[in-house]
Amino acid sequence: MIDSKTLTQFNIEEQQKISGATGELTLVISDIATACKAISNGLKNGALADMLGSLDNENVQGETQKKMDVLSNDIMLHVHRHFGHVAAMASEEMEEIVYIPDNVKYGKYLVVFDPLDGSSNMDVNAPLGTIFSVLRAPAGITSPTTQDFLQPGTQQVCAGYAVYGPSTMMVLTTGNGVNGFTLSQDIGEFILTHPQIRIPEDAEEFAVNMSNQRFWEAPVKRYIDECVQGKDGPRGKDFNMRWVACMAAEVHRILMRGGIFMYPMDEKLKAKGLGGKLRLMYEANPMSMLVEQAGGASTTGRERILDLQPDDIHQRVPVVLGAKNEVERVTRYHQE
Ligand code: FDP
Ligand code: ZN
Repeated sequence: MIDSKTLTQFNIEEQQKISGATGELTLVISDIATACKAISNGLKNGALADMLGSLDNENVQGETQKKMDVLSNDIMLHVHRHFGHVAAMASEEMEEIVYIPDNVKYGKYLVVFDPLDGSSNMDVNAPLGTIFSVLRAPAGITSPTTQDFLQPGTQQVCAGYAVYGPSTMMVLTTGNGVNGFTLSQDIGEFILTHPQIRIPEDAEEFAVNMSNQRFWEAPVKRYIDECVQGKDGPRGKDFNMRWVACMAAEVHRILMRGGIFMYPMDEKLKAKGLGGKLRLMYEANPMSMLVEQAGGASTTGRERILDLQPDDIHQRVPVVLGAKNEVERVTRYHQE
């Protein structure tokens, strides 16, 4: 496998294809990869390193922070603060955006991330992830504000995630297809193992938290109900179901073997005044860019996710993504 390209080699080659590229994005991606290696390492020893369980504090979303949430966030902040290739950052774990210290060189990118996605999986030794999105800081801005982050997903220059499963992988796009890299435990490098990933247009596998079924809206109820009826229902084929409770692992499975994933709007979320479960800027947007770049589709059910104009860094949205024909069907059910 080592005769394949490393993530750094791959990104330098990609960068050389773009005239006028300064190499700064390659450096940002390389910092993210460094952080993901450190997070992967932090996860590895689990209970032996006293890394299971929660802390007493809550994050901005009112969720109890796990020890690994805090460590992963610190790692992501540290690499970007230290190496100075970004202008500012925003994280699921922090209410406000984070600035780069004055003594560090300013970069031209904004990085938004969910440092540890699916963190409840930590205590049960199931897969976890890190999700990230890179945006351009508006030209001429040296001190970005929260407003400067609120760009639609179509403006992302890079999107990706790391998934920490039996092996650690990083999957990313810079708008020219989707490529997957596996972390070599031997040489500590991400190696290109999954070039130009494509999602099949049809699917026989769905991922949704079925325990919320009675709270869903009618179009989602109809779609899932038809899948569950299998061969005997209107779809005329059997479906399989998965729920890993980690969006990164869920999207990864879809990129590897197809399917549809959804966290739709429901009555419980509505009652809490939330626009959905998943966060637009550091979950839905980066995953939507990846899925679209791999030939799939992504919507709230009513609108293309990448077209949404964010009004808050921590805004939540309903998400339906994956196999193109299945996502189009869900969209059609919302229109009917
Ligand atoms: P988590 O809160 O554990 O980080 O980020 C939201 C998320 O996980 C997704 O990764 C995952 O798909 C979903 O929540 C799981 O939700 P349920 O608790 O409803 O299973
Ligand atoms: Zn998450």
